Amino acid sequence: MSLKAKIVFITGASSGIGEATAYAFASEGARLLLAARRQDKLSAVASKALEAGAQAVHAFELDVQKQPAVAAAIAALPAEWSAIDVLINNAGLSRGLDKLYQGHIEDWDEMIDTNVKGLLYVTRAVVPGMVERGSGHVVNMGSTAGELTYPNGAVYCATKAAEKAINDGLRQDVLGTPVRVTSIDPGMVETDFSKVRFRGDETRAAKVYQGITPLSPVDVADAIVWAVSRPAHVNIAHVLMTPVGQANSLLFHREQAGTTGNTR
Ligand code: 8X3
Repeated sequence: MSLKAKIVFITGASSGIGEATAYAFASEGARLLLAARRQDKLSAVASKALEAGAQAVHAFELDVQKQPAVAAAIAALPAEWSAIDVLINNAGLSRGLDKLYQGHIEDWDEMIDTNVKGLLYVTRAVVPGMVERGSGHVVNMGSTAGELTYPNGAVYCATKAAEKAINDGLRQDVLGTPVRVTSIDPGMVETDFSKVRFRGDETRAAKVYQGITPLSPVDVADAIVWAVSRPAHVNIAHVLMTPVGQANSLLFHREQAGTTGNTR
């Protein structure tokens, strides 16, 4: 299916997987609706996306945690941007790596509010239009963490398990319409994910990927574009993808150390 001139709405588009996905759709000639909290970074991504071949870009500041703002932003889209063809529910984050009984409540709230409630708010605002127009594709960002819980990550893993349930539930609820629903579930991807998790502690973040060649954001963007560009009658339900050095969320092999285990 050609992506030329399709309206692709990406949340969390200012960096990481969202940014790489913007460029991937740009090079297919799509029209991009880009949203993120950080307006300055988003503007830079918007310019690069135009250079990469996007037919047009409309970027706006959005915090998916704020339901009234999400509903208002979608309702206020200029008419030429309102018929969203593809929604990429990418905004998400992890905070902390702690035993559940020692976890920080504000970390839990931020992860649940963004990864679960934010995804729901955006979906609720966008999908009715897709159903009405009889066309659309929702891509949700899942994770190996949603398949299998790892130690000290219960709440992050719970948000991704929720994403899996929402992805599968939405696909059942749009059955009978042409709307497609896909979850892309990567393992370790080298983005700011771990820096955000450890609140800017770069040394700690670097340890996560030591001795492993992680997926790149481009690898994940490739999978998203692949899923979205299948023929209209094909629905890709899930894409579970890891680096070769990672078997699942519990087991990875670190080259230099020659160890296999689950220490993040
Ligand atoms: C990210 C995967 O294993 O780094 O969703 O938590 S992991």
